[in-house]
Amino acid sequence: MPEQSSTSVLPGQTPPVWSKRAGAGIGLLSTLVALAVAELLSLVLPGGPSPVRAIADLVIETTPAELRKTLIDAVGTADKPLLTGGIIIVILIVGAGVGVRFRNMARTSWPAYLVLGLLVGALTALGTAAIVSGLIAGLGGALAGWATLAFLLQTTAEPVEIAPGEVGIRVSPTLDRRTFLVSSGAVGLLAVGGVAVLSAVRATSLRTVETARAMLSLARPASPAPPLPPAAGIDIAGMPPPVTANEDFYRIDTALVPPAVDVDDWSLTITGRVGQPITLTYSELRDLPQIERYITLACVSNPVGGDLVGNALWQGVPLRAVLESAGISPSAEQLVAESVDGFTAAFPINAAVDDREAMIALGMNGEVLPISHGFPARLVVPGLYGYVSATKWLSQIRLTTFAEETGFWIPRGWIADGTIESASRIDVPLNRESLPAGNVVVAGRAWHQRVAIGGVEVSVDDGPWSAATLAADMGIDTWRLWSWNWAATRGDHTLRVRMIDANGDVQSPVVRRSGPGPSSGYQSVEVFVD
Ligand SMILES: Nc1nc2c(c(=O)[nH]1)N[C@H]1C(S)=C(S)[C@@H](COP(=O)(O)O)O[C@H]1N2
Ligand SMILES: [Mo]
Repeated sequence: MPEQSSTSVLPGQTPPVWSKRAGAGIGLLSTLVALAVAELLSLVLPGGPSPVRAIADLVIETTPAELRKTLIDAVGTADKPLLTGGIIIVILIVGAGVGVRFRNMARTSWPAYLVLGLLVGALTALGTAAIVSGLIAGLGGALAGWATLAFLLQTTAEPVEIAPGEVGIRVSPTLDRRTFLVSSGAVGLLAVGGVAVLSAVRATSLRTVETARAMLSLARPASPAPPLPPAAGIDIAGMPPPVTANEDFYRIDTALVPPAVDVDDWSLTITGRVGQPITLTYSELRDLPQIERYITLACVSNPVGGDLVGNALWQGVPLRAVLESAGISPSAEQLVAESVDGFTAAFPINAAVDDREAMIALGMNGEVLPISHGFPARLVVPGLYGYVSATKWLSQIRLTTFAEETGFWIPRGWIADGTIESASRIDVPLNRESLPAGNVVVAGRAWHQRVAIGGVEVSVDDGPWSAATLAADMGIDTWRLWSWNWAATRGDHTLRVRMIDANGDVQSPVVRRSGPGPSSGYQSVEVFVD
């Protein structure tokens, strides 16, 4: 009989040592370590997408609205903790399964961890800008999980003589019982403790910033906004106010959790094609002369009739003044504004220095800039969509050429020219609303920042266009509210709106979804009159 030696033993062929229970337990523990490491990495990586939270957001987003409503009705405010808990439990169960499957060949379990790590990383990256961070967190966690499993379940194979002249293989745990138990306990405690400390840190840092923010106040603007005309609003039910409250202002960004910026550590650097780079602290910035303006901000991905638009009273330091103090080099073509979490927006330098008064905003509607809208500072550039201009949590401004750099969304398929186009919408009545016949007020908003509104027109059932009444003008960089009195007759009707800007140009009727540029076409609202 040929002699067998220990070197001929392949890992997958070693005789079993570990029970299913041990495999499940250690698999679960290793996955707990993987999760803790992934969460820890996400805390220190740019963008900081917490994997569990990112997956929870994804589940929320992809759950049909009806089902979501039913579930929330059933569990109330416990929905988030239940969901997060559920996700963790599912991941741990999968991990226990990996432990059972690979218990007697733990070192070869790496492909399973690789797949899990990639999956968690991809889910984390999905829908966020932090693609690289998400993947690093997922894979880093997977590596830690695999190493834990391989370490705790390691085995030693040695040749033993089972009969005279006959050599067999004896496989036994490498760690003695005591080391194994102590290591498992320590690893488990570290993982659970780490996650607990981590979530406390996360919650505390946002609370700390909120407290610090609450202690700040806005400087008195050197150039206040003209008073809001009393007739800027339209006082009917369902019509939004002319100035959007901070709580109601749309929020769009790539951050799952808004960056918590400590103002004492924060500064803004102006660099690139400038005479002399400069760095401003929060208080230095706050001490510069400020302006206050009503400006309507809009998102390029707003669908026709969508709500990704808001009008606020912004206060801040004129961008031109800050750039001029650094000295604008004649070769500068573009301004790139980067945030603390690595987002960038870029636009032609002209828009930063011309008479539109682009600003580094520190205040919103008389309040210190809210965290979710960019505290401590953001850009607000009238006439440009947010994705090319309105960097929140601002950290650096670079003057560049167009060839040197592009903003975050440009390589992702959006056009570099983010000039806001004409848009109009109907707020009242709602689509598919039932109305009594007779006098019905149709009302909404229209905007074309930098150009202003010349008129708004409404058409019923593709009939002739009738002029709506415009509410008072708040300036060329804000939306304008409008209303139209309709003598509604019985039956189903379609209302359509379009605007004509101050140049006399009619809003484009071409139906187009947003991406790579803004959406276009006229919003139509279907109503049932009886
Ligand atoms: N740091 C950062 N700033 C950002 C973004 C972002 O993803 N990250 N998104 C931009 C986009 S696409 C828009 S439309 C506006 C939205 O500003 P708001 O959330 O205050 O309404 O912010 C811009 N500034
Ligand atoms: Mo946007």
